[in-house]
Amino acid sequence: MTGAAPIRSTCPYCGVGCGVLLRPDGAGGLSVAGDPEHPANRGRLCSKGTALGDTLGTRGRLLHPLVEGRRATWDDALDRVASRFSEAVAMHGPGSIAFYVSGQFLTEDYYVANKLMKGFIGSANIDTNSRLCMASTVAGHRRAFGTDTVPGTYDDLEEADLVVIVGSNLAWCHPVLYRRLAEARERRGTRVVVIDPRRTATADIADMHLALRPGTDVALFAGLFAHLHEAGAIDGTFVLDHTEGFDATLDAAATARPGATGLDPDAIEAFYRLWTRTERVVTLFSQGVNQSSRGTDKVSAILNCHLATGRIGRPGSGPFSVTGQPNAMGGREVGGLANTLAAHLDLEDPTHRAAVAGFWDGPRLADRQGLKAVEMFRAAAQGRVKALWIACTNPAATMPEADMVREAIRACDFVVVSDLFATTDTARLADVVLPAAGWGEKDGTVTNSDRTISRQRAALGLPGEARPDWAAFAEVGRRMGWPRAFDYARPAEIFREHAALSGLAAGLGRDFDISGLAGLSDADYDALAPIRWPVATGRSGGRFFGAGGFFTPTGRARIHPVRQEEPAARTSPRYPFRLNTGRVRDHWHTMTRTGRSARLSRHMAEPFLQIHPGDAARLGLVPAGLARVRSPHGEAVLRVLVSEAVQPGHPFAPMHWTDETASAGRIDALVEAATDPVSGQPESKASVVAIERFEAAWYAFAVSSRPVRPSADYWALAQDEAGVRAELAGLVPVTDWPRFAADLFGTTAVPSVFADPARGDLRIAFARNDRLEAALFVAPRPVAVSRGHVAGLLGQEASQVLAARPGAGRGDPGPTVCSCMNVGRTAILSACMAGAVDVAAVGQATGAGVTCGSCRPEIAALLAAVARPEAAE
Ligand SMILES: Nc1nc2c(c(=O)[nH]1)N[C@H]1C(S)=C(S)[C@@H](COP(=O)(O)OP(=O)(O)OC[C@H]3O[C@@H](n4cnc5c(=O)[nH]c(N)nc54)[C@H](O)[C@@H]3O)O[C@H]1N2
Ligand SMILES: Nc1nc2c(c(=O)[nH]1)N[C@H]1C(S)=C(S)[C@@H](COP(=O)(O)OP(=O)(O)OC[C@H]3O[C@@H](n4cnc5c(=O)[nH]c(N)nc54)[C@H](O)[C@@H]3O)O[C@H]1N2
Ligand code: SF4
Ligand SMILES: [Mo]
Repeated sequence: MTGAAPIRSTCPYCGVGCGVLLRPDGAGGLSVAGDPEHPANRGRLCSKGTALGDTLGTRGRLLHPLVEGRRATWDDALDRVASRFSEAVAMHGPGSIAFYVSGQFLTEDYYVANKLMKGFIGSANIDTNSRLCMASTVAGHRRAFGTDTVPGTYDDLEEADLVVIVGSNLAWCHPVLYRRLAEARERRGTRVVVIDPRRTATADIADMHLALRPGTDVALFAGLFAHLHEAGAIDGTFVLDHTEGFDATLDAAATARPGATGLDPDAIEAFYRLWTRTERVVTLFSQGVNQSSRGTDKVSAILNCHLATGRIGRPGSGPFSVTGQPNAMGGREVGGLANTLAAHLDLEDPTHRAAVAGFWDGPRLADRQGLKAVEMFRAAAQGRVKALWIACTNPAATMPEADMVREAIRACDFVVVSDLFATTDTARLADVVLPAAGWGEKDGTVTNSDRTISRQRAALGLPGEARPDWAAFAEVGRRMGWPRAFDYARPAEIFREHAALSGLAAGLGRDFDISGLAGLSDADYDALAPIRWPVATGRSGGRFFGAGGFFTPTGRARIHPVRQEEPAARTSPRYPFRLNTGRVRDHWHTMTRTGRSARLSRHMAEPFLQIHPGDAARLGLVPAGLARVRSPHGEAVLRVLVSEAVQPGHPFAPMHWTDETASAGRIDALVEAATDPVSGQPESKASVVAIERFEAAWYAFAVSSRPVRPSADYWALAQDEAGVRAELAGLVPVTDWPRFAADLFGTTAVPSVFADPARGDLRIAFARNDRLEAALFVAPRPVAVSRGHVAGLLGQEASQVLAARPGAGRGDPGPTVCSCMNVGRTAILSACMAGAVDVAAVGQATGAGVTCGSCRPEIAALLAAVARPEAAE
């Protein structure tokens, strides 16, 4: 670590947008600490932010362009891209090409890609992974407010008396915000209600957990609307002065059946009473709301209750959509969706179009909506999209009906992928792969969930020939014939243009206005401190709508009638289960970055199916066994995690595994591409599936200091400090295990083999100079060795591995709970049993939970389990 002042930047993961302090180590790495001055986190970081340093380096990175799998110069690659796109436009029209981009773009990347497609190519065929993420909120906001405006700020969570968390696992997905809420609750006794069919770590601080039937949020909130009216809690003045649609909505609400939620009527009543009598209430929501075939209506159902009570835009009250990706908000600001225009302007509005066309001065501005994500890949599959550029996202793994998407990418005439790695499920299918600069190397701005714009700054040089995404899009724009419009030399120039355009939009009555930043010099931009929009003369950073002022033509908010509908896919005797999907604490999406960190890979090392004990028993699934899950669209094989946290019939599986990390872990292969009719957002959380035992003849666990080449019916890989770990299983017995092991590890060394015929167990080790290089443990049942212990033996004396009982005398630390300090479940349980009474005491005894705090909910759960010993397993 050098003594120089740290570089201030922003975490590249979730939408909390924590500030970080970076110190280059001089060897291509960085140390990362929380920025005490950033308003989002005030110095805190979660496990993922803390481990950012582990994910850097050139290992596995794509360092030069690839054309048809071969190294190419940027010049050749970009010529190829520009000419193939231009040819497609000339022959088939602008609608024949498309961009699929990402909420992990910086605002500057996004602005340039959007300008190129909508303002110059003249099509709105640019959509983004935000379609899978925030589209329903965008649609709900625009329906109610006239613009996509987040009314409140993070401070509201600390100033509220009641926080209702709907379809959000805040503890794992927005951990720093969760901690701010948990701390406020300790200080001032905030009441917390969690509404989620699944019991998650978030529910640990809840006064009430409402485990509703999936997809029934509309019934619950429409019922609340009716209850607010009956209880006399409507703010008549606010409704009269600032809204429309109240009566029709009340009529619709009168027919609501909150019983559809399957919740105990007393619990519903208690929730309604609490909401009704608490003035300062924040309703925070995320993917349990958005990723639904009725996502926009779910959003409306929530907004309606806030609008009817005037509980919006005031300290401690309002609806609050937490954004997933670091720049989901920036993408919405530049208008990066196929149905939006720049600066929160409307694609359908001729005045707006004329203003943007004049500002950009391009040849043709898109005049109608483009293809939304699901439609875009369908069009590619059908040959209607001839050329496609995918940047900063991995749709072959994360789009619903992922097998279809993979085929669509294969079928498309010309596909460009910009990524850090050429090995992703998507990049492997591309004609041209462009090496992108990643976090820590690139420079620009992002906007977090509460409208705070922060700088991401470069702290490392560009590796190899990697370039920032904005530069690649600008260069293609120049080569397609618009040298002046895309003549950017640095992000500051793009940002100024974006800020100036927002001023124009504000003049047309829009919310998004950062015209106050349009005159930043390059130096001002470099030094820009976090700032919440709007930033303009006479307008700055606070809340919206406390005194009305909506952006609809009448200035009134639209309270919108909604009715409960079932999820799109119907269960049947063939597909009797409804599959919920989502995230785990320590991984980010397709793990291209978090998967490189050993400590982040320890918490959950395999794709899994969380299933209720009753369902498991009926299907004959055993804990730590394997399950085959099928849907009408695809198949997966997952480790069984039996748990009462999920309801019977409603198992859960994480979205993180890909063909890079598992044999059949791509969960989106199972997910049906049913979309919300208003937002086009897919229903990622309610597909129908069948589940059966995966009849493994054998199970195995392997560690290796070098990459492995798994070929088995089931496998999953995870990074470890000293190499890789692999879980394996097969349907047919293996006759020659030493041969199998040699193939797996790619070695010709002589193995040491130890068999225990009585138990049917086998251990095979490969060593060099008596230092362990690789080891394989085989058993006819799930292998019971301490993974951490065995992995720790890599590079150690080989003889130990063949000891009678692996790890004997060392103690099994159990699954990692605290990744920062590497503390396992066993150590935490012993601390609890030795008398630690609370999370702080466990921290003192073991070191767990004292750094980032992401694992505090799990420690609390273990404490509770020790208090109720029957729940400890
Ligand atoms: N660790 C980690 N954090 C992340 C990410 C990550 O990959 N890893 N990704 C980021 C991104 S892009 C996003 S979008 C956010 C997502 O953040 P979240 O939305 O909090 O995460 P999910 O796990 O997708 O889903 C949230 C919850 O919705 C519940 N749910 C499912 N169906 C329903 C329903 O019908 N009604 C209700 N009320 N709830 C339901 C699920 O059980 C789940 O617990 O996380 C961000 N943060
Ligand atoms: N079943 C199911 N599916 C889901 C969801 C779910 O809850 N359930 N959630 C959905 C949601 S909310 C989201 S946001 C999506 C996320 O899905 P994706 O966006 O597809 O997932 P990521 O792994 O984040 O993909 C980002 C890619 O960009 C690369 N990358 C990183 N930094 C850069 C950069 O600076 N430039 C470029 N060019 N590339 C870069 C990474 O290596 C990686 O390959 O998944 C969606 N899919
Ligand atoms: S909460 Fe964690 S992942 Fe999200 S921005 Fe902060 S440090 Fe990054
Ligand atoms: Mo997301």
